[in-house]
Amino acid sequence: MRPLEGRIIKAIAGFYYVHTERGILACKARGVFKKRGITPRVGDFVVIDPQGTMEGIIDEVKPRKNEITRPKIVNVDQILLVFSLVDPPLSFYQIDKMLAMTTLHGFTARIALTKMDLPGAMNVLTTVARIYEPLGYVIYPIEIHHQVGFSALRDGLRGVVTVLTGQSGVGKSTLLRTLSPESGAVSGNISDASHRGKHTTTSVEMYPFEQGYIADSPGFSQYDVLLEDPADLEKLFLEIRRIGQSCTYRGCLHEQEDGCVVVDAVAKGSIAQSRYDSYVQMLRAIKEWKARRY
Ligand SMILES: Nc1nc2c(ncn2[C@@H]2O[C@H](COP(=O)(O)OP(=O)(O)O)[C@@H](O)[C@H]2O)c(=O)[nH]1
Ligand SMILES: [Mg+2]
Ligand SMILES: [Zn+2]
Repeated sequence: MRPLEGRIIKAIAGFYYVHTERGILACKARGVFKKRGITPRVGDFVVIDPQGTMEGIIDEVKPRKNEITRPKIVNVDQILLVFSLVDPPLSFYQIDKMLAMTTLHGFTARIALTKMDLPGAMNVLTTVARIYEPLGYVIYPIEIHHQVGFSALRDGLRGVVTVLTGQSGVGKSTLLRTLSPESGAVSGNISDASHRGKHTTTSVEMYPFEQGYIADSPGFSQYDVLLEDPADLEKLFLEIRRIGQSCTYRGCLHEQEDGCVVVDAVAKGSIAQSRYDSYVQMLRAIKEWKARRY
């Protein structure tokens, strides 16, 4: 039969499920990949040799544009950071850490803020918007039950591969299931607890959505941003890098030095205190990590 191109959207027990123009085919990989050290991954563009209408053999894996190792997924276009405005309470440190992480890996990040309907949510939303919109981040405030904010979110996900990430309880599974009902994603704390227990953090599935795909990514948010050189951290904080360029202290980490332009900007309010606090906390984590290693 004529070779067929497609994309791996799921991998289970040695089978790769490849989304093609003829539907989803369950495929095995040719043994030759193992010899060459290539493991097909979810997200890979592949060429398959169809065997009947439902199955096939993967003959070729196309070059990848990027990879995430936990969960294992490749050719990702953007990361959707999911945070709840309340319940669990929003952590500015987590937002900043995840933004730094996506910047470090060269991914575009967008921010979904769930549970807009809960008391106190609007105050938090105002603060988040004030801090992150001037930095150029796109924010999608949403409420699941009436699908408030969903048309903007759908537009932002159209035609690309988006990986959802965020801590447990923020509403990722509910969101995924609402956007892509065929995902059958389970929500609720029970499933989250059992997921953690079973180390399913490396398995991942992409769901076709609006000419693109979305995937949940348990585990991704647990990374730390650890850099060999602490001076590189400011590159991951847009406004600290911009203002820090005019700091007159050579090699300044903008930690607490008198007369440092970054410290001054925080005092004047042109850099948000919470952003600066996150920067300093991450800086200390990097220093401690280095101290433990050498
Ligand atoms: N009030 C409210 N609850 C929500 C919203 N989105 C999700 N939830 C609830 O938050 C809880 C956790 O959701 P889940 O999708 O399991 O979160 P996950 O751990 O990130 O996958 C569930 O009880 C959801 O019904 C929302 O917009 N508003
Ligand atoms: Mg979940
Ligand atoms: Zn400085």
